[in-house]
Amino acid sequence: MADRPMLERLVKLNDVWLSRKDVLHGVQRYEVSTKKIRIHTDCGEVITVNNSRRSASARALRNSKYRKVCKHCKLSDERINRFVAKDFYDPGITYVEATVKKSAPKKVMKKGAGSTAVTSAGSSTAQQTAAANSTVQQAATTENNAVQPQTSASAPAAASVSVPATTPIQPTAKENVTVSANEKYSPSQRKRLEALLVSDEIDLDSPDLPPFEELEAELVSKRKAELVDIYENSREHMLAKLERDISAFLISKGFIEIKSSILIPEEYIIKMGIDKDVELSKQVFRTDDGKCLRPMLAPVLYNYLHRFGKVMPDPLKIFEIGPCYRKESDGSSHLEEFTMVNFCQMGEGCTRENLVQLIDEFLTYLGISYEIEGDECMVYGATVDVMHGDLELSSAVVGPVPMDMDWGVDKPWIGAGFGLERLLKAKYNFKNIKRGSRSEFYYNGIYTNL
Ligand code: ATP
Ligand code: 9VF
Ligand code: MG
Repeated sequence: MADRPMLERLVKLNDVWLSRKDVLHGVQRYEVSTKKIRIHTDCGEVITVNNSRRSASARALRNSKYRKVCKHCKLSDERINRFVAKDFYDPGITYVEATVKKSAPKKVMKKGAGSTAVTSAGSSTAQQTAAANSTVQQAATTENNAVQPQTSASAPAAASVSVPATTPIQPTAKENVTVSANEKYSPSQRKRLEALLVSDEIDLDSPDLPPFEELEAELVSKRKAELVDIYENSREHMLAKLERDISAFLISKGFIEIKSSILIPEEYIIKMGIDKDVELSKQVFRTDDGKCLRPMLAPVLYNYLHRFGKVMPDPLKIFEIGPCYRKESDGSSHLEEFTMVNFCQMGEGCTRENLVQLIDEFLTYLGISYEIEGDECMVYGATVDVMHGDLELSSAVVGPVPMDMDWGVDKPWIGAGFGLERLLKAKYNFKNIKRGSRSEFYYNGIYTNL
């Protein structure tokens, strides 16, 4: 596309750099990666920005306006004049002045004498906000979490995060019109704040909130402190820690731990009674070699019941914890990549009473409250559903079921499958399940783009 030149091209042809404060610098050298350009100015500053023709830096360079020339760069008049005269424009390119959509609101905060510094800090905040908007996605739009760390050392330390409610709002003359609380922050600012809130420490609809820049800065520094605290103390990821805790619990209860393949034969899905036209079948991620990413642990556990049933004493108790995959559309309680624990017992003692007792001990150990409900599912028929409010933590089953025949299982059994991220969501009261999932955006519930 014959469009505006990449920032790199502008820098190369023109040999100068304009700082955010519109100070003109000489370019000593620069490096480019696939997305970024790093400029080394003659005065020794190093600036890394997006190598984009649409960036603010590129626009500034095209406009050829500067406020002052850097004293330390010792720019020659010739270099300055060439910049002003726009000599770097390449006649071979048609420059299209397309309207650039603003992705973040321009900062207007100016406080007394320090106005330049505030403006500059403000614009870096705006950039962060824009970056956040592109990455937060669904999670941030729906979140406003209340985290109640309990026993775990790696729990997000956010229960007591407080922001002074008394921070005065200083409206500028223009802003003096009373705005409703909802309009205090723009939608993108709100998204950014929601992402930064781990708990319901602040009600974003409350009327007495500080300006965006102030609240954002405060939250960013709290979240940084919490991450550093994790780094200095526990260093444990909450999902991995939960897996370890659950393994330890089940092993102590006499269950043997299994680790099987995440890629399984597609036939196992059919063998579980999930026909092609059934909803769950449509949720399966298939690969082109007749395999699929397991949507559940049950098929391989069935095979283990059959094989270990011939080897181990009765009752046989087994469990597996690991990633499962389902194509999902519903956001705040469903992940496409989640972690399941499925424990089951075969032989002696496989009663509903024992199943409920085991589930009670399990959830008491994890510190999660629950209610038991009866439900129906297409795979097993009647299930014992374990709920935390409206959130299904587990479907549990009292066998035998007719499908057992297909798997060579001929003894009674009980079993339950729990989603680990749902357990974290329940325990820490996350608004969105993503907070506790495998993610680059959240670490132990804390937003990582700080
Ligand atoms: P739902 O009805 O909530 O979609 P499900 O009944 O399809 O769940 P099961 O097949 O019973 O789920 O799986 C056992 C457990 O695995 C669920 O109770 C839940 O804790 C967890 N789980 C299932 N699907 C997901 C998912 N997409 N994301 C996170 N956890 C899940
Ligand atoms: C209950 C949840 C198939 C006899 C080895 C054990 C169970 C678990 C239901 C899971 C599923 N069933 N996602 O069976 O423990 O399979 O739908 Si077994
Ligand atoms: Mg279920």
